[in-house]
Amino acid sequence: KDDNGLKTGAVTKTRPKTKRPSLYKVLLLNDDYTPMEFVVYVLERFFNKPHEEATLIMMHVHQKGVGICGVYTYEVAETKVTQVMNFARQHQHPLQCTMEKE
Ligand code: TYC
Repeated sequence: KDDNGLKTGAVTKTRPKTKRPSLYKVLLLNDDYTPMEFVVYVLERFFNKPHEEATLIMMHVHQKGVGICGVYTYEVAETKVTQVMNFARQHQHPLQCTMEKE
């Protein structure tokens, strides 16, 4: 296909080089004080997990020390971390949420 109009007659076609965005894991860390039900609620409210899956993730974090809440692009992951940290602070729980590049 000639997208050059009336020029040299050279025909080129550029293929848009799309780059997929880097993904980031959002992690919850265990602690001794945050109530289990609060963690389950956080997973439901901020990570859209059904109650049963939220409970499994919470128990995983409780037993292993850390667990994945979800995988997102940078800005979405950053927003989730901020929301969880603010919500935990409002309720005076020491729950920690972080992100790391996948
Ligand atoms: N370990 C906490 C308790 O026994 C529960 C808990 C689970 C806390 C997961 C934080 O990310 C967490 N109450």
